[in-house]
Amino acid sequence: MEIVLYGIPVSVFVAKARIALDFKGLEYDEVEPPGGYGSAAYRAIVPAGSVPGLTLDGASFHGSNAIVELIEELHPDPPLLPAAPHARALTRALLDFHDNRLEAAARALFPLVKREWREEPDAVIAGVAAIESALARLEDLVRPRPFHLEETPTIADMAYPASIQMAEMLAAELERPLSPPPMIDEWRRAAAEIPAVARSLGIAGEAMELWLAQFR
Ligand SMILES: N[C@@H](CCC(=O)N[C@@H](CS)C(=O)NCC(=O)O)C(=O)O
Repeated sequence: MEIVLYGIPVSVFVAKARIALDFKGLEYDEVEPPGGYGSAAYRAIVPAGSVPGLTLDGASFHGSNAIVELIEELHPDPPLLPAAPHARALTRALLDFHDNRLEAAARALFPLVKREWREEPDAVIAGVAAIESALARLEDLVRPRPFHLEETPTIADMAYPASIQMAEMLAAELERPLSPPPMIDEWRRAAAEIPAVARSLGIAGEAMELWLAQFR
């Protein structure tokens, strides 16, 4: 089966899909969307126009969680989701929190970095506080041992390190360094040791550094 991942290096949603592919040891090509995401050329391949996109022998899919579940169903070993229904639901809920709370709070800093943010100290404080609040709530959701449910990591454990790294880099750029709660910090460090996670952390971190540098 020919697998193509469409993505941009800075995206943590793309990192989630890439981590799933790498964790499974699958061979695939990763390419940037032709003309950028949202372009007509890319929408001709992935109609949603968002990244990550995935094609399997030409059939296209979008949405990082749908892509992860598709990869999981086609290639169950090693698993990305726990076996028991309750644990699967908790994993999906943690992914939802990642996408809609933590990533969303971190993403809100992107437009600020592009502006004269030193002239908007209240916006900077509020933006970083929103991330801190998401991380504080996360502390009540996760009980790492060392991963959130079991000794075996799930895709939820593996998705967070890139978003926490992105949040830290954005906050540091705005001169409001973040300190994730110690338990969250330990958790993401354990996940960061997984080779598939480490690879995407490198890709996303380097891309974020280049992105930030253009506004300095
Ligand atoms: N829920 C989507 C979100 C992906 C997303 O927001 N991707 C951004 C880049 S990080 C994007 O493609 N934005 C352009 C667009 O949606 O048209 C997922 O999980 O894949």
